[in-house]
Amino acid sequence: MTPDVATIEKEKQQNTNGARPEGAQSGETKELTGAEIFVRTLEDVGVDTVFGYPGGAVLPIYDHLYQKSGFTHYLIRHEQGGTHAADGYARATGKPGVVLVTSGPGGTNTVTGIATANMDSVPMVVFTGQVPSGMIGNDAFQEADIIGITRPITKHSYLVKDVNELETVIHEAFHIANSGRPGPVVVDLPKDMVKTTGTYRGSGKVKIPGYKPVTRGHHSQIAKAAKMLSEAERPLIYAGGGVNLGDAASELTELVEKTNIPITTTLMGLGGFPETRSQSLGMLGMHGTWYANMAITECDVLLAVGARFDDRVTGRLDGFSQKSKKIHIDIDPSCISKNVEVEVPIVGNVKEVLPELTRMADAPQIDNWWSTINQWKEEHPLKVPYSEDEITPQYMIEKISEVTRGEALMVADVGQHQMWLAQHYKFNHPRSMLSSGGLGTMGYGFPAAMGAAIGKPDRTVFCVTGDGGFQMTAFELATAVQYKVPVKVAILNNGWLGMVRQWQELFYEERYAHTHLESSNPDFVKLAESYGAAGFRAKTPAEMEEVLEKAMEINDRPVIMDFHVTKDENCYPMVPAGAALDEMVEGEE
Ligand SMILES: Cc1ncc(C[n+]2csc(CCOP(=O)(O)OP(=O)(O)O)c2C)c(N)n1
Repeated sequence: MTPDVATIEKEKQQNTNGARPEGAQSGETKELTGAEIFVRTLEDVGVDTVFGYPGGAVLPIYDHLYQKSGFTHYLIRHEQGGTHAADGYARATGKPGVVLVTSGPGGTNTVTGIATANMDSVPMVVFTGQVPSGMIGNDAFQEADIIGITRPITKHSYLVKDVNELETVIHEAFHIANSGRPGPVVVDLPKDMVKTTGTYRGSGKVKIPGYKPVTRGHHSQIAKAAKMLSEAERPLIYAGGGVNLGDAASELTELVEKTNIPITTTLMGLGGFPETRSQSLGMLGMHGTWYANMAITECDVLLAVGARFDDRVTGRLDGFSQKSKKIHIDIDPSCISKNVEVEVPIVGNVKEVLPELTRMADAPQIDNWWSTINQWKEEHPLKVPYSEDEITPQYMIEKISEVTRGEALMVADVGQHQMWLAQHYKFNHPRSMLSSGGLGTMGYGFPAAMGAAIGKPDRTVFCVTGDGGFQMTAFELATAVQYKVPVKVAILNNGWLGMVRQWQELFYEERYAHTHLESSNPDFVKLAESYGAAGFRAKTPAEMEEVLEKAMEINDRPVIMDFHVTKDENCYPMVPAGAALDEMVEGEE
């Protein structure tokens, strides 16, 4: 029998409003089933949102959820969508994202989302069902070795072997996911572990010998760094995702305000420093600004904050910032001097290290450095082509930035649109640009935006995506409609897998192999409407402005905006793969 909408809504109400189950208080032991311990412990950890998909191995948990729980369960439409939604939720809120899926294909479908979170250090706990303990290794129905499969892409993983350990395992999983350098943790739950009865203690104490992330930063190293910055002639700060993840934007802003040192951010660091302030040079790297890439090439002291010297940032390593002495603050010691040798390593939490550095550093004498940078800014600005008949993608992003006054939470998919968003949106707040930076996962944008909107219902959430990437996870429209999530999706529809087309044009003599989408693209407006979402189309700048206005007024369901943009626009500046940052190409006039 198919449940009707009223039944589903009733279920949702029960899930949302469900009071804490009766039972043990802290310190009082109680015999509960594994499923009950699972739900109770998630509540103890403070989980309010779970993205999940049921199946045989986790049915005891789902059966328990039918009665009551203190968190809201969102039925996603594919486990990949669930992990991206949990990831968006985590990046937007700072709380770990939680996923619950069944064994076998349920688990394997989460792999892309787990790898995405792992590369970008996003806290996430993924609970996977597993066949009963006694059947593990028998090639049982829907058995997959999810621990083995995900080991290289998780921070840690657990196979629960005793229901009495379930509670401790869950507490540890959340602690590990969310402390030190954050990351995804998998907890594999054999079916017998959730069916049988065990002891619930309600204690929540976590003791993991050998796991003690350093947070303070060494005082004399910080002093050395402060001296180097104060005496520098051409200093530069290069801020990465650690600033957003470590909630250290205001600490970073104070350092910049006191020292007036220019600052550039990575894709992951966007929003870590307000881009409307004069010290901001925008993003650096493969599609960074001309002036940021020149500044990092020419600087004499480089302070890297929560960044990992990714190849998309450094370009050719032997041409990277050769004239500078380098300082690197990072919570993860394994990141330091991994790709680029640094003179002053500081292992610690950026939020704790930065105020100490700010106290000790004096403003350096850098008027000449600023005149050079300002001249670069004037001579090589980012270009925004405009035409009355066609929507240029850069202009589209500028308009979205204007309409939302730089206040929206923006989520990018992967491709040219992602780079244009990074270049042309004026980010003023941390945790406001979510993007799969490390893995570059197409299909990330829309479900991640949905998760972010669920976690931050008070913010306007925009997803900027391509006609290619949107189709990879468009089915999550059903989830967004069911739960009335008001995500605004701007599809930059150029009829191509644009970023790959650009590479084919520039580096493969215009041999456009398998990158043309236009003839097979669906009617995105009808697609949206068929799911119950709002759908609009625009082909000119004037129509685009109208559509944006209408979209801003819709707050009870997702909105899909199909923006037909210039088909063959390329994204510049561009540092060709294998080139150094100062070998960037500025593009055709
Ligand atoms: C899952 C996945 N498959 C393939 C790629 C390689 N890739 C990177 S960008 C891109 C094209 C994206 O096209 P579209 O979503 O239309 O965005 P556009 O570049 O046109 O803005 C592709 C195929 C990827 N990043 N992720």
